[in-house]
Amino acid sequence: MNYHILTLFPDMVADGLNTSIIGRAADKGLLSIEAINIRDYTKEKHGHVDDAPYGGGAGMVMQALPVCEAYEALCKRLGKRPKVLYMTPQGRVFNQTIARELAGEEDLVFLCGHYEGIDERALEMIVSDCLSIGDYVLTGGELPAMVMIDCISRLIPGVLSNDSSAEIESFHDNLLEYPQYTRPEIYEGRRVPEVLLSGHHKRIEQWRREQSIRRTWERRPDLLDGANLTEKEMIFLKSLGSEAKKDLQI
Ligand code: 9D3
Repeated sequence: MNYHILTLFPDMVADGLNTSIIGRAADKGLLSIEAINIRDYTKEKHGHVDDAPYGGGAGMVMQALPVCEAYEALCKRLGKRPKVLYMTPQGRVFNQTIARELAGEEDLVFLCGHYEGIDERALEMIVSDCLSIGDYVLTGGELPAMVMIDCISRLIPGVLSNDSSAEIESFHDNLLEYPQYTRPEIYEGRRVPEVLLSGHHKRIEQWRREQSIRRTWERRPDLLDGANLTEKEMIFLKSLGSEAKKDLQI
């Protein structure tokens, strides 16, 4: 996978991604990260990349020319026109399904906006998809691009250790993970749940599965719609509902 990030803050993206697991994957040649400075493609003598909005209003708009020129120069160099993902709060909200789709691409371009956005004509000309990372306001698209790159990269074979790779499937279940414990057996008077010390694999597996279902019901009930529960587990889920009603004395 080759990532190309079009941004006015190339250092932010390069520094952020060249450390940690993603940096190591880049060293191993499993992926490459290139931050392209949009400012390098301005044709103005003072290096301006933005101007006041037509029609008036606050702030500055990033001009079409340097954005388009940066992309066209990249396309020329690659000999193809890779997908451009525009980071914008107006986009579809990024999720694991979108990450899986994008992981299949050979090259991806992330376009990061700042100021009051980018001239609409540049967007019409080069953007394939608009993506957001959720309903809260940031100062630019760099962090969203880094979030998505982190998420997509761990799906690329070899990026994670074999051990953690097995976990990739676990989100499929649409259940949250069960709680984990390690030594000591008693910490500040708090014991590790007895069943985990029993060595009784069948009972441990059942307890963990119930904890997952309970947690999902408590914290992310929206996920339960897509969960694959057995008949027995459905009964357990319903018992959680009655348990809560008893607590509330309904
Ligand atoms: C309040 C009107 N806007 C400012 C002109 C909207 C606005 C546009 C761009 C607010 C913030 C930003 C900067 N954010 C992003 O570029 C961004 C973002 C985000 O803020 N939240 C979640 N996902 C994303 S993806 C890109």
